[in-house]
Amino acid sequence: MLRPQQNSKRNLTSLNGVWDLELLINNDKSINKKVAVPASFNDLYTDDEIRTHSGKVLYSRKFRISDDWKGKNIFIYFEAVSYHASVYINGHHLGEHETGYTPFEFDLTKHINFDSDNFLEIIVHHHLTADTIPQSGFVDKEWIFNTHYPDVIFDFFPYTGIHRNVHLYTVNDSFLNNIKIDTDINATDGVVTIKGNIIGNASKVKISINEIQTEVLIKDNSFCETISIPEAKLWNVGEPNLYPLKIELFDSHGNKIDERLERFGIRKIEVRGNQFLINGKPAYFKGFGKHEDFPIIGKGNNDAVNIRDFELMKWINANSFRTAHYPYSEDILDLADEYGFLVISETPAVSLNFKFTTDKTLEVHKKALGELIERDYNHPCVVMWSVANEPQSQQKNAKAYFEPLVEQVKLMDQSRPVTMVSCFVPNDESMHLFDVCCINKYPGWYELPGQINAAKQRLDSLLEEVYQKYNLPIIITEFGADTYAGVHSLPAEMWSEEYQKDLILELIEVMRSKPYVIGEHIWNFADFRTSQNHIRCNGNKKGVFTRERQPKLVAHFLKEKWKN
Ligand code: BDP
Repeated sequence: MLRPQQNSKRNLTSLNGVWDLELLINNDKSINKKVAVPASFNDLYTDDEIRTHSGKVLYSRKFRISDDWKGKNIFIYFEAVSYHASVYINGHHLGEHETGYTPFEFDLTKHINFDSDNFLEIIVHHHLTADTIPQSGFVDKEWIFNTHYPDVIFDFFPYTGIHRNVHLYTVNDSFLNNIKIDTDINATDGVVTIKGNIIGNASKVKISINEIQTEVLIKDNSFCETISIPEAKLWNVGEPNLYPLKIELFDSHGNKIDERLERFGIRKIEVRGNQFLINGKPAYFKGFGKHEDFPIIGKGNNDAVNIRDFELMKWINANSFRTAHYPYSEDILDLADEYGFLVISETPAVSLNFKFTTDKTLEVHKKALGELIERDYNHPCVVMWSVANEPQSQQKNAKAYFEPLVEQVKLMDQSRPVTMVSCFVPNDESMHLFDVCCINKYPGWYELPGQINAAKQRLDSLLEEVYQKYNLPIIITEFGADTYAGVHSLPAEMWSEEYQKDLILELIEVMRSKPYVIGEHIWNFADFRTSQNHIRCNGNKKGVFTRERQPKLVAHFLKEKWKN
């Protein structure tokens, strides 16, 4: 499956816009609303029972198709629907998709009307259980986060809806189905290997990278070609050199039947000893754990918000972020490629609890991981896969659970390291499986509240212990303090802008004193909406920026600290 695009052999149209929404509250009260796509529906209305609704909802709309599309195969492509989607066209059930952050598509060709309306319906269900990724819907008495409204076991609002673009597109009977681009470096040459497969019948592809052109015969519906680019301009942080790639597909009569325009960056990643090397040079991660979250639209993809976020990350001199706690939109990865940011790309497996996981949980997790790698493989910005955030990895069965997932990553992608983000080190049972140790710790906040000096000592000894135990390079993927913008205090006290600034800057000093620490990611880039509970005031306030994307005090100091 390839992300839809308009080109000389494909048509593309958007189904974004205003749709109809129907909700069934308590199985009897039906509510009908207008709804925006893409967006979460939760914050569009004024009613709590709609905002916190977690049953099924029905999205629907009509659309017409141009006669120009007659004779083509017509597909519908959803970039993401959260959590479960069941799709119908003109009353025919097309299929289903589970997990909320990766794309899926269906062939509509047989069911489409040309001279009348087409009626599209999606039943969207956000019901999380022990078997879903992420999990929710159970109570572990030993766990502190048991009292959320709506009730979830993770710290962000369970937004629901058609969160990303919906496209209709056409292809001919034979078409390019998948393309994988691998890059390597040989002295000053860039070495690019392009693999692909096709559906239908075709005889050759023509591959063009700027003025370099080559033709490759198709065998067993697939092709593979390696091309050297002399004096290659490499892709790296802040040096987002991208090459255009054109692949044209021809039938046995020499007619062009499909085309694909891609771009790629030449770069090589290695984890060697304590170091994370990009193109042979050590990289240090400065940046954030983020969220897809914004007022009114919730988790809906929005180009303007995405660009503002990248401009802020550039302004503050960050070089990287983690897609906490799920795969982000394809538009965000395109921007990261173009701005030259390093991305740690994460599956939606947040807060796994192995007391409740089942075979089905692992199966859904594997599928979500596979879909993520498949989707993001060709993005140079993605430098590492994260299989999970803060699982209960102090539990004995964590290792057995993660083994097949790490194996799956290694099978699908030999070019990138794999990590898991743990809050249980040094008691983590599974960290030995991974290439990089990612740690979330909150000294000075959840532990040792208000005590910055003691927090520094705690972090120092923890880092030493963790490094001794796992012997892996370490990224601190979360640390920070909730901070209500506008609250000030001298001496610095929790929740004030001064406390956030002092704590973050002091903890960074500790991290930088350890040669094996290869990154500092603050939690969070911006404030974000959570479920309601007694430790959150209008959501999580650990943002360096407010939810509206304005800087708190610490931002100005980080900008200085992250220069160079
Ligand atoms: C970590 C989680 C993150 C939370 C954060 C916090 O990974 O999702 O938002 O703590 O408590 O445990 O702010």
